[in-house]
Amino acid sequence: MGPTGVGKTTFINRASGSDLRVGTGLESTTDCIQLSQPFLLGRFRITLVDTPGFDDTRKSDAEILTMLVDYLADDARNKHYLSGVIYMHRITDNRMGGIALRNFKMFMQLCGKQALPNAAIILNMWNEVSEDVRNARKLELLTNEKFFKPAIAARAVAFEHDNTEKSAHCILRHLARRKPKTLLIQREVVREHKHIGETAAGIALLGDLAEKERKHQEHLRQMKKEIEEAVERRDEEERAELEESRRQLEEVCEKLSRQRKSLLAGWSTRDPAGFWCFSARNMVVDRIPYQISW
Ligand SMILES: Nc1nc2c(ncn2[C@@H]2O[C@H](COP(=O)(O)OP(=O)(O)OP(=O)(O)O)[C@@H](O)[C@H]2O)c(=O)[nH]1
Ligand SMILES: [Mg+2]
Repeated sequence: MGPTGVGKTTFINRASGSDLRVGTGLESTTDCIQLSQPFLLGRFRITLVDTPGFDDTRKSDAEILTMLVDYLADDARNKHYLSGVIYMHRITDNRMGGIALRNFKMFMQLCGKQALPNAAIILNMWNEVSEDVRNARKLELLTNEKFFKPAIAARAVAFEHDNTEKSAHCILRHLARRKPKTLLIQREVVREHKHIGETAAGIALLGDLAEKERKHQEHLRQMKKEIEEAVERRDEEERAELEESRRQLEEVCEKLSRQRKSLLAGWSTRDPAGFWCFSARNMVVDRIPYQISW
């Protein structure tokens, strides 16, 4: 897992000898879950699972989460569990920006603390930056509470990866030796029969969507005022421009609202008191803090 363009598919191809499509342009490439060809690594037969990142340019986060949950739940129902989960981060990034933070937060919520000893954090593109810079970034990433420290504290292991088969196999050997574990999302959906909107990952995503919607709504209110002022001034050009921006922002809000509804669909109608449960949940979701918490 990891944001779009960090090199997930490239890693899988390098490790397994597969030929999955790697991105060359700016758009996200992998937009569905795909498997590598199985391959042998010592006594282990390995299949790698490639996933799209959250903040994909073509699929919404709700669609991505639903896809991941469906796949992982099916696996758990068939008693297939993962030996390892990998989160990939580019050491070339000079900021741990919003997209990376969101992806990592979703990774943590999908895995749950119990599965983190089976997690690897790959610092990709290790050879693309100078030694001083990459070591300083690594230290900050692994020791900052806002970044990877909580995962490391829960016994996830960080690896440097230089795009060679050797380093890919070294990481996979470490994971293949682990006893397969149930991820939190599998436990929630399969054993506890939770709806996607009730899972830790679902709640985290609903919180993000609510926060985005709230910001856009605030912006829309501001725009409405500006439009009224432009009308008073009889500034037709300014009014038309603002109306167009408002229309675009309303579309974005509509999409966010559709994502939230898709995550909550089925849940609110499951019991007769569903509507009340739905409303109360929305209020709770709105207050979910951004930090990863256990
Ligand atoms: N220099 C360098 N480039 C890399 C490395 N890994 C991936 N790339 C390049 O980064 C770009 C994106 O790689 P992908 O493997 O498609 O990334 P992805 O994470 O699968 O992206 P999505 O499928 O969009 O989520 C491609 O142009 C790769 O050639 C690496 O280790 N070093
Ligand atoms: Mg890919």
